[in-house]
Amino acid sequence: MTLPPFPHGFLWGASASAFQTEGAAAAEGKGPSGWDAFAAEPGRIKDGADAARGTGFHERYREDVALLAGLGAGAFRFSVSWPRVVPGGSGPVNAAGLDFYDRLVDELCAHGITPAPTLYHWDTPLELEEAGGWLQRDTAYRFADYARVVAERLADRVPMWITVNEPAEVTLLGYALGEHAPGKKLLFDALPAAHHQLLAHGLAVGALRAAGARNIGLAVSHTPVWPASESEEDRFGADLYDTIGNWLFADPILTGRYPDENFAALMPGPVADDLAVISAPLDWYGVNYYNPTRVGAPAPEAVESFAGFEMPAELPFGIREIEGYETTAFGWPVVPDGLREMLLLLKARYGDRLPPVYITENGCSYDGIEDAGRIRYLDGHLRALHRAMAEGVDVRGYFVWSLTDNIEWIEGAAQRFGLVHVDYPTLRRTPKDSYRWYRDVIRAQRAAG
Ligand code: GCO
Repeated sequence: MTLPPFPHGFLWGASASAFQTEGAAAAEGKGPSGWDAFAAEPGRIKDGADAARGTGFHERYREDVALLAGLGAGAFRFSVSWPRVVPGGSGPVNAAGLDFYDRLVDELCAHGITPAPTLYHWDTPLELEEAGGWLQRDTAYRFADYARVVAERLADRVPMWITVNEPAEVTLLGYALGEHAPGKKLLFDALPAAHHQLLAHGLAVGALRAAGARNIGLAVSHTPVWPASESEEDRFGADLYDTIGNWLFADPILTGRYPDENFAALMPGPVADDLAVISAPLDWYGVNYYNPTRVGAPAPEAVESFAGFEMPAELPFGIREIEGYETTAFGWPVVPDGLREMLLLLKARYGDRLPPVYITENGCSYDGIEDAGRIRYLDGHLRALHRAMAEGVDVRGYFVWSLTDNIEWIEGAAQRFGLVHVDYPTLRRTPKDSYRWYRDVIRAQRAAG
């Protein structure tokens, strides 16, 4: 059945990130990132995939832009690698690195595709990471400097900007649990990493605007949190997870306050002044949605079920399995209506303070070129999105994660999120059934709009 019509001008896009695709990790003056170093440690990437090679996007970007054009995509969300542009994290700019993004932007524009760069998709320059990364306030200022450099070069052609991507995941997985780079297991002592990423976002908004960039947002992951039961203990765990997962980042950005005084008190520096910077007005707000999360009191059986991650028993909440839904190849439950639920939660919490929304990521891992599961997933989520819009949420566009298969962080090449299959030994690209499906969706929507 064809999808209901989305509004005229709705932006149909696809997303990707630098570390997951570019490869060329040490080419043309690029400095190492914390993720490069982490991935090179034996055993970090589960299937041993060669993250330094990625999907070869740095070499093959023209081929991928042609695939976007074949899709009829209106926009491409990619990320700029900070250490490719500023190899040491501060100090000299690498001209060859900036040139690469300049060429990419020109190539996209030549095909009528809106370039939508993310300035931080987790690849902190190693030198800054080794000095403490997001635990250091200085990293936020260095990020704003780098944002200015990129905007000065690209703002004349880039009409849509994303400062940071999923700061909650960086904090939780990178600094609290140590599953991602930089591999720190600080639990609640990781909170300064949250504050400094928020500050980095706010400072970057100012730096981007000063350099002439407009239409600025960021990409925040959101998940409806379903309590494991109505018991007080389960509700407490679920509420705490909801605060950390959904509101710890969104509230400061959209309201200028932390969701809870206890969290505010744990943040470093002149927090009140910082919140004024962090809540700089945005042009739009990006939501990354994959699935809801069931959470309760800490429970022994919860320890291993966070998307395959180990959850330490000391945490005051426990993730539970969501049963009764189809699961993707990654084991994630497919709950399309969770997207509608989440958007309505955002609308209810922020009202008119919620700027227009873009879905900056939504997608799933399935194997094979005949990927009926992905088509079902995307179709269901677009219908749920349409319902949320009919119920009053102002959504302006949708970006599928992802254009091609890519390196899924510690899962390596094993989890395939692409509309286009990548054969890693040869880096050959093959469009999947979902690619043709999404192309037809975009075509039909344009014809109707
Ligand atoms: C992000 C996400 C992506 C993942 C995708 C599937 O940071 O935006 O982690 O990079 O690949 O969410 O897990």
